[in-house]
Amino acid sequence: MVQIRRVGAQIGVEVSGVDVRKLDDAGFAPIYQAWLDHNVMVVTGQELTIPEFLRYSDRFGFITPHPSKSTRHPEYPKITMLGINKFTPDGKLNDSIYRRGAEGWHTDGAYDPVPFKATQLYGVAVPDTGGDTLFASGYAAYDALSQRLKARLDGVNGAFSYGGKRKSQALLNPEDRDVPPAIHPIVRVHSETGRKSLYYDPGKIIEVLGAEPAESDDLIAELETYMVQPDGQYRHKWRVGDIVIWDNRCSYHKAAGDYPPEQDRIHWRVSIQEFPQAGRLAAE
Ligand SMILES: O=C(O)CCC(=O)C(=O)O
Ligand SMILES: [Fe+2]
Repeated sequence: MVQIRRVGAQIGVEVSGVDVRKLDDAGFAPIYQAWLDHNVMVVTGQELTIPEFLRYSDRFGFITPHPSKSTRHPEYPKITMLGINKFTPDGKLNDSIYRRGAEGWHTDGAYDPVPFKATQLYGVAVPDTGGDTLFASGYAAYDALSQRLKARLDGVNGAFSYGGKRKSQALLNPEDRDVPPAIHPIVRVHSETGRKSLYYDPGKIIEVLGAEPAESDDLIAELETYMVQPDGQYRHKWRVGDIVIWDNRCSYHKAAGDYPPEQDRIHWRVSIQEFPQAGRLAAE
């Protein structure tokens, strides 16, 4: 029996009692709707091969290879491997692998002209302690903005780049660095739910367009304080076989990055677009 239960006040839903390999369209419809309603969805207890994970992920949109070529699976470029090659050949911990996604709250792909619709992870190996993923709702962040900020941001765009102001591009090949920033409305109207969210990423935004540099910097700093609202959070503690998908149009996330480095924490990961050919790397 499929069970769908909410696991957080405004964000987070868990689906159990289902084998995603066997879902037909009628079985998938309530699961997709639960994801739209709750932003982050956990499906527990799956035993998948990579092709099975890709087939299930295809139901949510168009899978696009991630721009970080060095972390793609050698045979399945649509799969990004998280937590593989964590140690350099001389035994040093490679922080850009170990702490990937742990630098701070972010959305995925804000550097693309059309940001990812969703990111989906499958838990392959889970450490004994730590290694959670944290989520926060962009709807809750928007709702919490003051009337002044809502009015100021109405119709305003932001410029976003992969490395942001810090230009951290360690996981990119040289040819993929320094592409022009992508421009997105900061108040984003969700294409399926119609709800407004704060589309924001402190590590990727470089400028609020149309604002003087000082005001732009002030707005960037101020918006960061709204990202995580008390009842707009969900923290996922991983079990092997969990699938977690987040709606990247209306949420933020980060990896806790706190697990014992000598233990394995491995995920298969896909980036999912809303339309075919949407990402800047879609031509590959
Ligand atoms: O490893 C995690 O928990 C999440 C990493 C991340 O930010 C991502 O996969 O986009
Ligand atoms: Fe991420």
